[in-house]
Amino acid sequence: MSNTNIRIAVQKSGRLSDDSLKLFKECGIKFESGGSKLRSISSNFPIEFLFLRDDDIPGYVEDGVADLGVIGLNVLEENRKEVEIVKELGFSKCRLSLAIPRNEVYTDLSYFEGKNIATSYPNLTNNFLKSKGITAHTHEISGSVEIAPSIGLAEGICDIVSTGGTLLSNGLKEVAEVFKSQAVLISNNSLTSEKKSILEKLTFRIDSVQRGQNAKYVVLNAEEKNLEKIIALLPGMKSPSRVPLAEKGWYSLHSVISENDFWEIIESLREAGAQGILVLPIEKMIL
Ligand code: PRT
Ligand code: ZN
Repeated sequence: MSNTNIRIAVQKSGRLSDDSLKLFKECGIKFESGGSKLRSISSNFPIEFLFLRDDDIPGYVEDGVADLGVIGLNVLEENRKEVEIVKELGFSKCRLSLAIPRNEVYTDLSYFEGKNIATSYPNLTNNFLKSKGITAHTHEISGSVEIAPSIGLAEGICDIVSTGGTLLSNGLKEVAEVFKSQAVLISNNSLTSEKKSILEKLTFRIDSVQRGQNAKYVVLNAEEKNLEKIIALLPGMKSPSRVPLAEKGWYSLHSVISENDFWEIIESLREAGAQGILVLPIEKMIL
């Protein structure tokens, strides 16, 4: 067996790190993390982790110091590095939004014409405003963007919003969404074929974990006369399993349903006569 490792850069500590580490652990990859550790080699998968500041990750992946990285799409798109986006990871979801003091009257984006906007994302902000035909001045600041209006630095801000709590507690209101973000897996543009095949194994595992997270295992009881109607509501991986119960004329059906239309399906199942419905989480789903 070859001793090539693929090298992945993940955030050392911050809003991306816990979910990144959790994902790789759910993929069955064993490694040490935490404390002052900056590197770690897995004991059971050909991968080496580098723990870094998030802002440095796209550059390291572009240069090939790391082969892969986990980064917020907001940071990646702001700096436009030449890397490939392998897949969306579905965590660290947030949005880059324009916000203004709460007591200001806002009608539309023309509010920002000729105004000053404080942001850590000047490129994304300028591109958005330009695409809407608005000319504004962006002031790049690296942190505490939300205090800019109250200290007279700018009339508005463009910053990352998640719950909206920070805007609220700084007397601001969100008026327009500029960019939607989440964590993404990125890769260097010229991986060797050996590293590509490790990446394929990794994405296969990530896909299985993600499919499991987006699905539920459902077990229910149904009377024979209702079976057809209920089976039509249950897609399953192939088709639902049907097991006869000890009581004549009754069956247990087992199936997998998507998290997205979970409640609609459950309601329809009950209407169709399903009883004793059990819903279980799925750890992994291998197709
Ligand atoms: O130290 P290092 O440089 O590695 O980390 P960092 O401090 O630069 O980044 P970090 O850990 O704060 O965020 C990493 C990534 O997480 C970001 O690039 C986003 O992709 C994503 N993310 C998700 C967020 C948020 N949610 C978020 N809420 N990044 C920042 N925030 C901040 C935002 O800047 C604002 O100050 O949280 C505040 C708003 O949150 P709410 O919930 O009050 O709206
Ligand atoms: Zn950072």
